[in-house]
Amino acid sequence: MLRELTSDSTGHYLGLVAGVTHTPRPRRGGLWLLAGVGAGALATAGLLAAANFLFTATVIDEAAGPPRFVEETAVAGVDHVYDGDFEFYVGGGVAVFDCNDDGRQEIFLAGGANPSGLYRNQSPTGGALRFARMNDPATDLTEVTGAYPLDIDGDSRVDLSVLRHGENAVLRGLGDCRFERANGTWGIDGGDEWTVSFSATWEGPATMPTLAFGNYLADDGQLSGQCADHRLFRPSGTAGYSAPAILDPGWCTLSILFSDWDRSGRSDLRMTNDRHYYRDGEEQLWRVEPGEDPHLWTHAEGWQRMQIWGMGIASFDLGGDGRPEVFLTSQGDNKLQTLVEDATGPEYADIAFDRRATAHRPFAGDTIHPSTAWHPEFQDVNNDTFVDLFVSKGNVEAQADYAARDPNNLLLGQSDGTFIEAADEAGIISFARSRGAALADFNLDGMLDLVVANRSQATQLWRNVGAGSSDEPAPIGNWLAIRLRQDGTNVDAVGSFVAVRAGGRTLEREVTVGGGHAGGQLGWVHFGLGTATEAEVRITWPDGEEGPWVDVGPNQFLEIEADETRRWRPPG
Ligand SMILES: [Ca+2]
Ligand SMILES: [Ca+2]
Ligand SMILES: [Ca+2]
Ligand SMILES: [Ca+2]
Repeated sequence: MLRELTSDSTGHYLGLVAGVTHTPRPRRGGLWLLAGVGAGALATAGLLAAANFLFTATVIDEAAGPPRFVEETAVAGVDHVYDGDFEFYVGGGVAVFDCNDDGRQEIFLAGGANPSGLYRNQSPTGGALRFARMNDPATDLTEVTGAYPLDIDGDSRVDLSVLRHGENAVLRGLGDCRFERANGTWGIDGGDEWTVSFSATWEGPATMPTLAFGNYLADDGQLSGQCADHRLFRPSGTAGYSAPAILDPGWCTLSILFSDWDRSGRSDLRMTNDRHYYRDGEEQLWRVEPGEDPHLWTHAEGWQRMQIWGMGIASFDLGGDGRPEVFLTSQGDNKLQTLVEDATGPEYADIAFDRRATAHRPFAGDTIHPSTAWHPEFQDVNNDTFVDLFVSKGNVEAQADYAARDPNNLLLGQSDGTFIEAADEAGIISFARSRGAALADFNLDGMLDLVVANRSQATQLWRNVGAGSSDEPAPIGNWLAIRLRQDGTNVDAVGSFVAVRAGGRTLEREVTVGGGHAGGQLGWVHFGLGTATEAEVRITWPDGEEGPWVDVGPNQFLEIEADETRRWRPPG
């Protein structure tokens, strides 16, 4: 399914010209009420559809060049190394979230044998990246492989699921970037496994999320290469959890992701598994139906046997049909999967080769050996509406059959659906053994910045300055950043789909917790708008309710709650 939903042959597209005037009214704390447009927009849409109204709009059919990234590792205040023996060859996750409610995203970094670290974001708006280390025994933990942010108890303070070689810790957010251990409070047994992957979903009207911890090798005292099974915690009552369900067999999982892959309203749990150790395993998709025991999708139902050295998962709807494509990192060639058209089950076809996204060998350096890829992430780094793909790379440790110098990829999305390499031009070449990473707008200027954790070497940070310089950043295209809120306990509306129409294209991203390699983000969802100066946003909420298309202007931070769209302004 490769078609792009761009324009019809006349260069027009059916648009929604909601006759809604967005008169900003002051609202508490610098928030501005933009519109309460629900019924009005729907009525307008009906009218327009009846009239078969067409209007000319910017149709974006050309991708932009690479943005320029300026490395600020030495001055950003992050001095952190992921390190340790064999059990920390994998992991090295980066978590990104806002724990003091100022809209700026903090960074939590796994440390392996070193303590993990929480770095508070103090970057001036539009300025250089600047972080300050929070020294706190609650977040300075050893044996950490990765972490994922989510609000487990729905109190609007972000919590952290911290993965360890040993007992996993769940940390309850207290505000102001302080945390406390909450395993006991919530009844979550952290176990003693080697955990590198995590994902969460709210099943139906559940008051707390279902938490999945994916484990790697079993510790049988001699590391014989047996894979551990996994733990699935479902809420028990309203205050916590009881004993977990066991997901068995485990095949040495390094990344897991709850996703509504077929838009059925149900989120299933995908697992990517490291073939290096297993005898007869494969990639897995657990069907997770509320109230039922999870079970694996079978080959008879369309799931195909695939064996890779799975390290990370990224998903994004590349085809504009609302169903996310899935990128899986591995050693050698990486996979890009799309649901087969008219599939009745999870039947995927690999399109990595067609899209030039295999990224199987270093694009720079002097080796012919294949790559080792870890953290994948779809983001639009040059704000041109064509989503891009970052892939972190690095040798496991000293595997002679794989590239020793293995630079990270920045694959820029093109108008024909292919990707081209731009890491060199963008200025982010690094030959460190990279692991976890995140692309996030740390200085709130609308351009996504980059943090990359490296095994045994310093974590690196780059500021995206677009077409400009560090003194004078210059955006390449327009953009939107969107944050969701809803009543109840799933306050961040995990499981929603955020759709943006701009420049004749429809972009849609699922709000998920999980995937990547050992780390993820919670907060602003970023979209490039290219040269489009108007856009429409529609939220499909976790309960399946589809909101209206809402007209919005470019270059804004928006908070959307039910049918209210509020503008948020960064400080400074
Ligand atoms: Ca913050
Ligand atoms: Ca919380
Ligand atoms: Ca792009
Ligand atoms: Ca930025």
